[in-house]
Amino acid sequence: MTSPIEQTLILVKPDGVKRRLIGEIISRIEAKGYHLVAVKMIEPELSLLQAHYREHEGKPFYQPLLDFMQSGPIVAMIAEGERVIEGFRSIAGATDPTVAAPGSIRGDLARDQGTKVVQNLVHGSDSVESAKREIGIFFPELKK
Ligand code: IDP
Ligand code: MG
Repeated sequence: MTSPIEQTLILVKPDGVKRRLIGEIISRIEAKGYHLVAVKMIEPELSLLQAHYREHEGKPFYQPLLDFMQSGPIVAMIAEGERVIEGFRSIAGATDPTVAAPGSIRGDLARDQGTKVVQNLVHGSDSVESAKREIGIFFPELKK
């Protein structure tokens, strides 16, 4: 079976930056064997985050999520490799860090902080379509 080379959007969320975990997270992505093809630290505009998280509009954690994502700088990255979308979500672990598998980024390094939005260190695109959309939102300068 041959797998196509994919790209995925990865974010180190503000909790990861504040906790000095950028290096640890990048190390795990690289150790797994994926290539980073773009990396930048940004403080995203509200409109960018609204576009990125539009699928969650109306959910109880939507506004807390936007506030949290604007609470400090984030690191946006594009990682590349065969099945990287699925592979990064596997090394990131489940959304809820309390039960994310030990060995995963969220399972090893995050926990419930009692906040309205789950603070879980990283974002990773969940499909080829979302990856394309999200890379376009965070890296408009790379549009071909
Ligand atoms: P994912 O990041 O694992 O793909 P999504 O369901 O896409 O999870 O949710 C986006 C983000 O919103 C999560 O990473 C987390 O920070 C937050 N979130 C998701 N579900 C909940 C919830 O039920 N309560 C509080 N925060 C949530
Ligand atoms: Mg998601």
